[in-house]
Amino acid sequence: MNKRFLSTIAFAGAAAFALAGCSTETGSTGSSSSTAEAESTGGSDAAASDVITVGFAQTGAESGWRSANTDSMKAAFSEDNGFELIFNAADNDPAAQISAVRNFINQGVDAIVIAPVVEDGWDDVLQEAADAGIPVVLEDRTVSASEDLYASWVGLDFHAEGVKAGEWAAAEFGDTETNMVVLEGTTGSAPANERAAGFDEAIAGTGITTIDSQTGDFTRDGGKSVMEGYIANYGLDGIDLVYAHNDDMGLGAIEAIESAGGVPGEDIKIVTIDAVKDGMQALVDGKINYIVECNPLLGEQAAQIVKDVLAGTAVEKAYYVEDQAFTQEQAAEVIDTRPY
Ligand code: GZL
Repeated sequence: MNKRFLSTIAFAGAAAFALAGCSTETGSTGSSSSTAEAESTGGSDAAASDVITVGFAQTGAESGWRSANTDSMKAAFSEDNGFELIFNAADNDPAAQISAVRNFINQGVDAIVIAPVVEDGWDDVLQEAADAGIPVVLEDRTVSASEDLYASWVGLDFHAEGVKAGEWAAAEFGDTETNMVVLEGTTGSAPANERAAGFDEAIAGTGITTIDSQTGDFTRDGGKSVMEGYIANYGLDGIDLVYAHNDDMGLGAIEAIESAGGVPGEDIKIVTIDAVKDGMQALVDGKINYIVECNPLLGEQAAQIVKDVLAGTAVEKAYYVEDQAFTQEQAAEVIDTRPY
């Protein structure tokens, strides 16, 4: 497994060399402190010189988006594509995720891919990977650590997603006095931070007031319980708009509103981000009013970046995947043909 190509991109000045031979092992990783799912797939008895062993540290399985992203990554980092994938999902636990990355380093994988739960706390373990000559590629979320510590990133423009959602809200409510509650994503995560900032920029100067903003951790249950608290505090009549940082929390808010006797999408408007199947169905059903897409299908690009980095081919530091947005009418036109 110990094939070492030191990319001239991420580890300048290092010699690039291949250690002959590597046996493909199917093992699993997982830190003792984590109940994280860990599994390994990949070639056994394959021509070792051709197999790239990749450790993938996924956030967890917190949302429909995450499931679609994991499916995309596993499909791309497949044995047929020349990979042995060692997969770890960290249950949305930043410490468990860092521990999983340390396990990958100790296993001597050829490359590491990370979808970082939160932005901060990555400097040390990324330096350890660099010192071990193991390139790191980020997919989906970003980190606050120096970009010298990872080879590349592929994902979405979370700030632009927040702006799109906010522009819809500004057009919908304008100068009308509007009480908004926010269901934030995972505290400290790049999408939560940037979707909030983009939305707030877009509604500046409108009649929209944020009366409360709490994290639902990107989960449906989290969105439901926070929304139940909002309804208890402000009453259905005291809330005009819900901005949920992802569909799953918006779907939880729908459950809470209906349980309280309200009509989501009418009494209380809802705008969310992701555009996964369940969210798009709620949009078609009129329970969500607008959704900004966040494309989870990042696997193919991430796999190509890993191959390029290991081959010493120049790569960009950032690759942005395009997003779109949907009204109820637009969702009805596309829902049956979308891949996730
Ligand atoms: C965004 C991704 C977010 C999704 C959530 O790229 O990191 O995490 O919006 C997911 O659904 O949990």
